[in-house]
Order: sequence, then C-alpha cells, then structure tokens
Amino acid sequence: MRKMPMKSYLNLIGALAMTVGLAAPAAWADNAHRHGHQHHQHDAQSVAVTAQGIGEVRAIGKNGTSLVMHHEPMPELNWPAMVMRFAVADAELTEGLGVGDKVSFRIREVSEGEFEIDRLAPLE
Ligand SMILES: [Cu+2]
Repeated sequence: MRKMPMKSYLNLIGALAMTVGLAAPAAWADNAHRHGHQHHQHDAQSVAVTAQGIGEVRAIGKNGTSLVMHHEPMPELNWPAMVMRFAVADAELTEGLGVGDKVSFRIREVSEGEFEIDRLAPLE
C-alpha cells in the first residue's frame, strides 16, 4: 500500500464528509415525500390501495400528466397535509384544470409507496 501524507488523507476525509452532508438532506426529503405507509399486512392478491383526498392545485406538469398539489390530511394513509407532486393516470383528468383550483381526488398505489391520481373532480 502506498503511503499517503497525513494531510491529504485528512483533506480526503473532509471532502467525503462534505459530499455526504450535502447529499443526505435531499435523500431525506425524497423519503418524506414518499410517505411511510401502514399497510404491509396485505398480500399480492389484495385489492389496490386507494385513498380519497382534497387538495388545491399548485402547478400542472407538462402534458397534464402530473400535478403539484397542496393536499389536506389523508387519514386513510396516515399522511399529514402537505405540498407534493402526484403522477396522473390519464391526462384527460387534468384537462381544463388551473392553478388554484380546489379538487377532490383519489390516488391509487401503483407500486410500493408510489401513488398516482386516478380520479379527479373540481370542487365548487
Ligand atoms: Cu403528501
């Protein structure tokens, strides 16, 4: 093994620590966004997990296939109120929708911890 001067060794450690320090908050944010969910007891044959919600549109993704929404608490999934992005199952659901619109919606779990809106209706 080649000997490394102690100083550059310490510099390397410092650089690594900084990288980790910068990367970690992003990873945590992502985890928080996925929400821990509470339904591990069902098997593959069980019906899809769905939940109803109410929210306000904050942004509409390109081609209407995603929405950033402030949603109210969703007790079925034990989710608090928050702003998050949802995939949308069918762009037709977001047709005519505008930022600031209040909607009721249903989300469906498409894979572990990943949800998409499969029903959406304007409120008021
Ligand atoms: Cu959320």
